[in-house]
Amino acid sequence: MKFVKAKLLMVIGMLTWFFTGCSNPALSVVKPSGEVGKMQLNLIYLSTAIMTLVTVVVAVIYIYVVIRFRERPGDTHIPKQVEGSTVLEIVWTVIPIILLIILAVPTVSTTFQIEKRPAPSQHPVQINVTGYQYWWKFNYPQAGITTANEVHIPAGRPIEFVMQSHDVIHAFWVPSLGGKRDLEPGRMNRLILKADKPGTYEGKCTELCGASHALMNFRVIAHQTAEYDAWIRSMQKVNSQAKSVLAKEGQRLVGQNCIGCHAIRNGGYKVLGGKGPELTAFGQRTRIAGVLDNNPQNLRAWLQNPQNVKPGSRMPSFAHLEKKQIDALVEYLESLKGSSQ
Ligand code: HEC
Ligand SMILES: [Cu+2]
Repeated sequence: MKFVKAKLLMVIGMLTWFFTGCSNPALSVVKPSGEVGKMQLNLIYLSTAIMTLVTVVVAVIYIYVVIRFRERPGDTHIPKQVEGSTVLEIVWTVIPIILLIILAVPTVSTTFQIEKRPAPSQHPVQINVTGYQYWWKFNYPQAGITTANEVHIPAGRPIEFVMQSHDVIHAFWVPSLGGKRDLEPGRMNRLILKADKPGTYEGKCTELCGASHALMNFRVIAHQTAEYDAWIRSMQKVNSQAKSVLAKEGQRLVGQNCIGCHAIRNGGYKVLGGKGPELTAFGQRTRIAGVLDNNPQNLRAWLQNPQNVKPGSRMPSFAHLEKKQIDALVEYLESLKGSSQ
């Protein structure tokens, strides 16, 4: 008995831990920060209410029947045998149909509302998203810039994410803004989201896509419109030339080792990569590869053994480089910022 109690406590403890995990507003379905997320939360409430109602009604009838009609000691009387009841059968067929209609009407209408393309007067922003094992490419066709793992958006304006996959199926989910949508190879999918206010919202891949699927994270950073416009301009006018002597050596090493996979704009490189995330203004990103805080120490660890951070990642190890060379790469990459004008 003691053992059962301990087990029960453990389960309750784990559930508490699990559900309080949802209290992070940057990653929460129950604390939405966007229109779509709010509409979806209303559907969650509606279906939960219907399910609760059904459970309660069935449980009450069940408990009543079990107690009221139980066999009592000494009672040998055989109750009246009933076989089939048209009235009851109609009742328990019609009630679920009504409940399903109550659920279906708002679900279908919300789905259509969410899918509706925004009018030009709402100033929608199109962002092309491509999923790779295990990172995200974000391309802004109107502005002509590309970034990875962190997508900047203006708050209050609808964002049309146009999605595709480079390899296997991935899925794009930003719990606090709404979702989700699959990214499929050879097929375009669209998801329209809006952030009510500036802030950072966490995103995840929710389609098992390989060893590091659970590490395929991204961030949505919503800005005030003016701030967003400034960010776009700073990315367009970026200067990726190294300034210090050490960074210049890093820039040279990037040209030698990295540029086949990583593009860096305005760094004087000829080849523009594509197999890896674009590293333009990399020093401004908050994380490395979506998982590590972006600081020199973590960048060193990433370059020396990416597999250690993200098993199965397509980024090769550069452990064979000398410590000084790694230092130079780190110095250069961390110095990459958007233009300040
Ligand atoms: C064969 C292609 C390839 C080469 C060569 C390569 N990388 Fe990568 N790199 C990748 C891929 C793929 C990723 C994404 C890994 C992931 O997140 O799963 C990546 C990720 C990164 C990231 C994290 C980017 C982000 O958005 O956070 C950095 C930084 C990086 N590489 C630096 C370098 C440097 C510096 C070199 C050269 C010394 C280099 N890479 C060479 C393929 C490559
Ligand atoms: Cu994925």
